[in-house]
Parts: sequence; structure tokens; C-alpha cells
Amino acid sequence: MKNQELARLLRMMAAYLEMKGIPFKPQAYEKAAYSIEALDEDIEEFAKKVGKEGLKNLPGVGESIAEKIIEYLKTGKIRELEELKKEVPVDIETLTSIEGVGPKTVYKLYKALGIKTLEDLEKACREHKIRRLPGFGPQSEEKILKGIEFFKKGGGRFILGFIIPVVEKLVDYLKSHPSAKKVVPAGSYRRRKETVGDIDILAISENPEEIMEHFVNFPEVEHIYAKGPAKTMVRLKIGLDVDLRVVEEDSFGAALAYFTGSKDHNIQMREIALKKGWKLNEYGLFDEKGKKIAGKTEEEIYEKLGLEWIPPELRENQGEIQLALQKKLPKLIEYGSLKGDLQVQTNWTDGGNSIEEMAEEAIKIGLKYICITDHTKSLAVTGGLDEDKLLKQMEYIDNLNKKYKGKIRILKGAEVNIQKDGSLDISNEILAKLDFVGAAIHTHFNLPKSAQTERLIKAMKNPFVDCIFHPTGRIINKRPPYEIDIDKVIEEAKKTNTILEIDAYPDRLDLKDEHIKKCVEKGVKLVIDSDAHSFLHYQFLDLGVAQARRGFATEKDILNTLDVDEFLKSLPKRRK
Ligand code: DGT
Ligand code: CA
Ligand code: CA
Ligand code: ZN
Repeated sequence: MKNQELARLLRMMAAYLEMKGIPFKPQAYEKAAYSIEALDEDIEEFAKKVGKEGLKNLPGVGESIAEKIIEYLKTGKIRELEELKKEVPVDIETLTSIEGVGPKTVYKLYKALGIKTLEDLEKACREHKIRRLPGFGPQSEEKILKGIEFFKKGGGRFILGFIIPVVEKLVDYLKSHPSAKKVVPAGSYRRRKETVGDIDILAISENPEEIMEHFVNFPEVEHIYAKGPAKTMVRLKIGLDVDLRVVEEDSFGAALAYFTGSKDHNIQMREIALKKGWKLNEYGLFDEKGKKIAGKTEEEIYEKLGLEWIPPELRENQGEIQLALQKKLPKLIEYGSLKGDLQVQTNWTDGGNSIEEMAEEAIKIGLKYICITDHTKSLAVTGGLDEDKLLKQMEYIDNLNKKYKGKIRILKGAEVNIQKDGSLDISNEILAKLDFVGAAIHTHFNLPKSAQTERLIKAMKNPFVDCIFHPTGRIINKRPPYEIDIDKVIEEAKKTNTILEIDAYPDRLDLKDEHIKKCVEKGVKLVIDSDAHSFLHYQFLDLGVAQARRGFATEKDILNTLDVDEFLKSLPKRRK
């Protein structure tokens, strides 16, 4: 599947165009990259089916980008990009992954110091060459170094939501082999961890050699590390490693439990077996005489050990084993159980689709309500709405609701920007007219911890703020969370009856699992939103559900499992 690779190239195009100071085009390339990444079918098949004109229906894709997509699918390259690369031969992708380093900075550094790679950049920082450049200083040099360290710590882990399509495709491909009896991904992928190191797949097959041969012939395989009938290891073109193991039917459950992990969970499980004088490994559960007493299914292993079966998302040794022993595991929120989405951007600001398009797709996938939450005026880069435009949008939505009556309810909302001092950039008088208000931090990420915490708390104290969006502000593999005292924030959310969001966008997943767990324990209400900037992004909602499950959340913790009227009534501090 070429989606991921193409998205990469389009992002590089965006970066080069931004470097050259070309207006608007970079944003279009970014949007197009997002669309293709989120497309749940192979771009090659999709392009064949819909043709150039059809490609233009994807958010961000116009005539010229559609042509480049077709060029890439034909030749594997984008000529214009090749030329740009020749002109400024830098590792634009890696360099711009560093927080605080944009394409224009990359260009300046290349011109002034010949910096082409991450190594060059790090060396120049350490030799204090950056601080001497005009427009830079010791502070920006420090910041770049910090960014490099953060980037390196991410250490080549892949963001779950971005690799799901290719893994699903691989699993389907393996299942299509006539000798495949069962094919199940295990490891961190099955636990739905926000990032994965590699993919571990288990299979049952009467003909291991044949299925391994089939595996290495998967078109996305780039390199074969090792190939044998029991285990084969490859690297995919996107850089992701995949292990396939063929195991006996009789020990499939034991293997699945073992390779699902986590390692810490496994160690605890083995301890429980040992205490009974038994043995647990990837082949089965064995009693004191060495007789196998379970192994075919995971369920029977947990049962024989006296535990409830534990959903994979919980297997991180975070208290799940004790609860399972007491048969007190929570009934986790189910996939597909969200009825609404409370954070949806549209082309009134930086989204790729109209309100109507967002509504119609929501209807198609079975949502009962969406809340339109465009950015507000102080976030100028997104074309944020001012009071007048918000009022206009409200009126517009009121009319649309007549059209969509019985199909979907569109709620009036906003993603209000929290300013440096914790005040909002839209007056309370206007906020009072909205159905639902989310507030979020998008600037001044570097305040000291106490000031940042106070800033967020001040916003929560506003009686018109229903929810804090993406409360910690992190971007996985790119930007660490801003410094806040999260326990204090959660406590204050409880006190002020403010909802906290689980933003399901793959590189946000913010709140993260451990914070969600704290909210659940404290009774702080949560919502799960896609943060959609395109109609294709609703599919991320289930990633948010996965994160919520990892945080022990049940249906009652997540307010958008309610019907719209119930939801509105439940808003903890609504002033009606
Ligand atoms: P990843 O790939 O870094 O995202 O994380 P995992 O959890 O997929 O880890 P991975 O791929 O190294 O191994 C897959 C599973 O195999 C892991 O979750 C638990 C099991 N496993 C691996 N090494 C050990 C070990 O030394 N002891 C035990 N008990 N289990 C292990
Ligand atoms: Ca793994
Ligand atoms: Ca592995
Ligand atoms: Zn935002």
C-alpha cells in the first residue's frame, strides 16, 4: 500500500514550498497528505477506480496535486520534488520533525552552515554555531537541542493510528492464503498501545513453509531478515518490522497470551502459575506433573489460573491482574459505542470540508450528532472565527439542522483559544449562545509549570467552558506535553465540573491512558473526539476508544456515548 509513502512525499513537497515562501500551496499539500494517510483503501486502487477527477474530491487535492499523485503512482516519483531536493539537498523530513525547526529555518541553516542532516544540526548546536547566526540565540539553540533529544527518544516507534491500514491489509493478505487457519496480530499492536515498536503476528497453518513464502511476497515487504517455517522476520517499506510466527493449534492461546504481553503482565501471570506449583509459557499452562492443562485458548488459561479474561488493552500490569483475580474488572467501553463527536473542524477555518460534508459523512458512519468546533480569532494561522463569524455560523447551523432533522443533530460549538493569561479570546456573552464549548492551549507552550497549570485552571473556572480539549498539548514523536501539574488539573476538573477530552487524533491521543485512569478513579467526566479536519478522520474515534479502554474507562465515564438530548442535559455546568 503506497498511501503512507505518498503522504510522506506530499509532506516533503509542502515543506519545500513553505521554504520558498509560496503561499497557500503548502497547506493544500498538508491537507492532501492527511487525506491520503486516512484513506482506508489503497490509493493505487482508489485512483484507478475514481480517476483524476475523483481524486480531486479528497480534501486538499486540486488539479496539480491530483496530477502529482498520478505521476507518483506511475513512476514512483514526483519530478518537482526531485528537483527541489537537488536544489536544497537536505533531509527535510527529519529536520522539520524537530520541534521549533520549520522549513524556513532548515533553509537558513543550510545556507549559513551547510546543515543537511540531523547529525549536522546536533553537531552545530553542540559547537554553539547556531546561536551566532542572525535571528538565533542561545535560547533557540537550547530549544533545538531539546527537540533533537526528544525526537531521538521517540526512537523509531510508529504511531499506531498511522500504521493500522497497512497492518490490516497484511493480515487480510495472510488470511487469504489457503493454508491459513487463523491469523491474529499480537504484541503492542493488539494492546492498542499508542506507538508500536514492531508487529508480532501469529498464525495457524497446515503448511508453514507455504504461508511464510506467501508472507515474504507481500508487496510491501522491503527486506527479509530471516525466514523459517516457525518464524519469519521482515521489514516493510515504511520501515516497520513484522514478525510472523506459525504455532500449533493446541497452544495457540498460550502463544497469543505470551506474544500479546506486555512483558510485565506476562511476568505477573507466570508468578501466579508458579505459586500454584504450575508452569506457564508460550506453549501452555502445565500442572505440577508437567501435564498440559490449558493452552488452546487464552480464556481457558486465565480461567484455570482463577482470573477473569483480561482485555488486551489492559495488559500493562497496572492493577488489572488484581482486579481480574477478584473478578472485578470494569466493563470497558465498547468499540463503536460513541454516538457523537464533539470536536470537528470545517472549512470555516482550517478543516478540509464543509459543515454539510462533515455532517453527511457522520450520518453515513452512524453518528447521531457532531459539534462544529472551529478555531477562534486569536489563532490567526487557522483563520480563527471572531464573534461575528461565530454568530453567522450559529445561524447557518440552525438552518442546516432543519435540513438534517431526524438524521443528525449539528451542535454549535467552538475550540476557543486560551490566551497566555488564561482568559479566552471570545466573550462569555457569545459563548453562552453555543451548545458546547471546548477550550484549548495552542500557544505559549513554554510557561513555567505553575503558570501553565494556573492558566488552564483559570479557563476551567470559566462557567462557559464545558470541556478542555487535548489537555496536555503533546504531539507524539514531535512535541512533548507542555508542563502542567496534571493531578491538580484533574482535581480542578472535578471541582469545576469541567469535562476533559480524549483527543483521538493518532499523534495526539491526549489525554493518555494513565491520565484517563486517574479521571475514571476521580469521577471526572470525559468525551472522546476525533479532532477531525477532514471527513476521513472520523475513523480515528475508535483509537480514542482504545485509549479510553487502556485507561479502564466504562461507558458511563464517556459522555458522548449518550444520545444527544441526554448528552446536553448531562453537561456538568450548563447554565440553563
Ligand atoms: P513493542 O513492539 O516495543 O511496541 O512492544 P511489544 O509489547 O509488542 O514487545 P515485543 O515486540 O518486544 O514482544 C512481543 C511480546 O512478547 C511482548 O509484549 C511480551 C512477549 N515478550 C517478549 N520478550 C519477553 C520476555 O523477555 N519475557 C516475557 N515474559 N515476555 C516477553
Ligand atoms: Ca511488538
Ligand atoms: Ca516483536
Ligand atoms: Zn486544536
